[in-house]
Amino acid sequence: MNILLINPPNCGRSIPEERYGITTIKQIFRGEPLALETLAGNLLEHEVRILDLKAEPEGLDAALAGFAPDLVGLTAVTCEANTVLALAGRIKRKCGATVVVGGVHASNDPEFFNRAEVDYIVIGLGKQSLRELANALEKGGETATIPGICHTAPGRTLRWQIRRYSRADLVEEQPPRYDLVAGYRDQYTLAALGVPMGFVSSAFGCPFDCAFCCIAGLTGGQYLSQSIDTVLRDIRLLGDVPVIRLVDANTFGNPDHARRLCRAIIDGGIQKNFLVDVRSDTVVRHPDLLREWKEAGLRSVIIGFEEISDQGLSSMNKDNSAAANLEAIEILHGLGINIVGDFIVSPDYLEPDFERLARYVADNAIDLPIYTVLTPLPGTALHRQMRDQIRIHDLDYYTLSNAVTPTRMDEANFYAQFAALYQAGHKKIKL
Ligand code: B12
Ligand code: SF4
Repeated sequence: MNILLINPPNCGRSIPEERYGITTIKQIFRGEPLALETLAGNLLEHEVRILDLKAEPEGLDAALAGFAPDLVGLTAVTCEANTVLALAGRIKRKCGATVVVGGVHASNDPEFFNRAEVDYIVIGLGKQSLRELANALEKGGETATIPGICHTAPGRTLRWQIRRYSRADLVEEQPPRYDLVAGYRDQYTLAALGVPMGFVSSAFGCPFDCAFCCIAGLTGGQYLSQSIDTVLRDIRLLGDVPVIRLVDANTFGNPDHARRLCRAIIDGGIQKNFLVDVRSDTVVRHPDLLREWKEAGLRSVIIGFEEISDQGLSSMNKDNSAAANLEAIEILHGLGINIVGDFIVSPDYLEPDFERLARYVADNAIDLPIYTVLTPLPGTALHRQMRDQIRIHDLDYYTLSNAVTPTRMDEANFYAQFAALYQAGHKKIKL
């Protein structure tokens, strides 16, 4: 079969821009579509291509005409869901291919894609299930019995067999098809440094259960590490790309494994800069691990601080403390590792809250603060808690930089303060 895997274009809408002319919050995101490269790696029996509409926004018609796909796979985060539905409709009209949707939004809110434009929804890790689906479709076999795959049935409730994810779903012996995006590679740069950046997975899922987070939906709550050899192989496959982002939700979720990986990187003579996601309590419990990783090339860590008070952290079920956040910052500064800090701004914020957060970021010299607005993403515990407060249901606005529930202060002022946070925090960023 000819299989075309599509990364949707940069999308999402911005209330601060549309209502108040604030253009400094909306951002353009680019990076390689590792999910699609990963899926392609296991579609051994088929001809596969990747179309990255973030890198080539006008590429759809030519790709459909030139390749005549039998099967099209689309990936989407929540703010891309409407765009992906529209793309699915266009693809159906143009070439009638079977359309499969997977990824973060499909896994957390599959009902959204229960529409005539979509034939199948893949829930959670898809490397093995997509292969099983493609092979069954080609042979005219049964698809209803493949766990994690759901045939759409518009107007009726979806039914599918739950897939119990395990390391078998990682199919580690088949590497990601980095070669399929070679034509886009020069666009995958780390904007702050202007250097090429490549993505590698070392683990999937997360053992924690923060109320706002949608990661558990991808693995059924499991934390699955890839073997050291797999990670090293994938880093090497990226050739001379100097910066590697380990795109895992929680890279050091298994500290022993992280330590072995670090030593293997050093022993293997791999000379790269690394960016990884780590929890502050892991830094506090294992400062030596961070020290070793610094030696292996760790340049920056992305930490979800989320909130600056214990009360705020526990309301999110973060299972962490404000003291651990401060201690981690001190340790990382001491080691000379840059800190990308994620902070969640509640729609309940008043001016003093904005001031407190700005002061915290400045006082603690967070190298690159990233602010998001607390967003009840479909499928999360937060969504179940806040369902009745949601005023904006159009998923185009679920970019994490819009308040989809009412703001306590006047909305114009809320976004002015939000924009000011960014301005203050981004005067001299380091990454
Ligand atoms: C890398 C990354 C990006 C890259 C994506 C590169 C690309 N595709 O173009 C860039 C930088 C572009 C990006 C952008 C954004 N991102 Co982002 N990103 C990530 C990150 C860190 C890793 C994703 C990844 O590559 N994982 C590795 C792959 C192999 O795993 P995977 O994606 O889960 O794919 C597996 C399954 O999901 C499934 N699958 C996935 N797609 C498909 C498709 C088919 C057909 C099938 C069958 C299966 C399938 O199979 C795959 C293999 O098992 C995740 C966090 C995380 N750790 O997951 C956030 C994350 C996905 N991003 C997120 C967000 C919010 C965004 C942004 C809105 C910006 C922001 N505010 O952070 C923008 C959206 C873009 C836009 N404006 O249009 C959220 C999504 C939340 C949600 N429900 O929407 C996440 C979860 C982080 C978070 N804050 O919680 N992101
Ligand atoms: S926010 Fe981070 S620590 Fe919490 S569940 Fe998500 S990935 Fe895990």
